[in-house]
Amino acid sequence: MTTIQWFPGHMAKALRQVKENLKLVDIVLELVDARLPESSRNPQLKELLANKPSILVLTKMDLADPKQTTGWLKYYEEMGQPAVAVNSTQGSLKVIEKKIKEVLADKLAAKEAKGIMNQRIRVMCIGIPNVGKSTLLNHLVKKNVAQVGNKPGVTKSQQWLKAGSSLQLLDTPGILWPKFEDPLVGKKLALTGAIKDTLYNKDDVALYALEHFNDTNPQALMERYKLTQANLDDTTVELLLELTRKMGFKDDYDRASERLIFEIRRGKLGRYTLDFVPVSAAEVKND
Ligand SMILES: Nc1nc2c(ncn2[C@@H]2O[C@H](COP(=O)(O)OP(=O)(O)O)[C@@H](O)[C@H]2O)c(=O)[nH]1
Ligand SMILES: [Mg+2]
Repeated sequence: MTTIQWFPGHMAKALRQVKENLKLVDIVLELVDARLPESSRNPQLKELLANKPSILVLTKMDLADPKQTTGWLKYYEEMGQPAVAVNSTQGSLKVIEKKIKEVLADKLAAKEAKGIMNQRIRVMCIGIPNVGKSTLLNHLVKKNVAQVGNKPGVTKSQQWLKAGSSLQLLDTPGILWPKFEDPLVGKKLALTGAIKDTLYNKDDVALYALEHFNDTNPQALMERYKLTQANLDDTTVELLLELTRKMGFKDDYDRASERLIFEIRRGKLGRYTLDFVPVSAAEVKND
């Protein structure tokens, strides 16, 4: 797969916007996909967030391997990065509010000591396309949708939404594009639907997916597509060809690739995590 070049002007503008909005908030929710917490991060955000409290929100936890998610949360906490995992489509998102208060505890206590009570905490969501920003925003705001007015110094177009008893959300989430030179990261993003289908070769992504599931959950592959252990032991290209035949697509492996990708996105092969938790911090440094 060729390296995907995002339109540089686009990227720069998005970064500028995020930088401006950062001045308006107390804390940032950096949304990443629980199935690929590192690959769905924009590396430039790290610099921007250097002096701003932030929480890494692993979205779509219902699609990810629970063991891996637990491992990732532990890993981030160890690295000093507060993190939570959520399914934004259902359940309570109180875990986020709780974490926000935990991270800002000192700041809130200091204000309270000055007699400032019932403080509203200003929050913004940031993340790559399709990571679940709108879903999370809507869920946090629920029926509470309310414009709480422009703050001094806030651009007229900025609106704040009331969420829960104490949060104020910036209504426009920051959109950043994934930035990657590593083709493997591109394949992971493609497999989960984070980047446009026109930006990659389906068979490249399908071959990667087959390798991943062959390593992590061969049973799911065999059961769903009536494959044998011998098929799995063959080369990945042969495996894709056999899968194509099993799907009834004769030699149209492009069509089979598309079907496989679609089914994996829909969770038909079960829950999965594509980024593995590093064994130790040392391993990350050597990466
Ligand atoms: N299963 C699952 N799907 C989610 C979750 N959050 C978002 N989605 C789905 O992901 C897709 C993209 O979500 P959206 O909020 O539009 O992403 P945005 O581009 O970041 O605003 C939609 O189909 C959502 O229903 C989640 O936690 N679990
Ligand atoms: Mg959106």
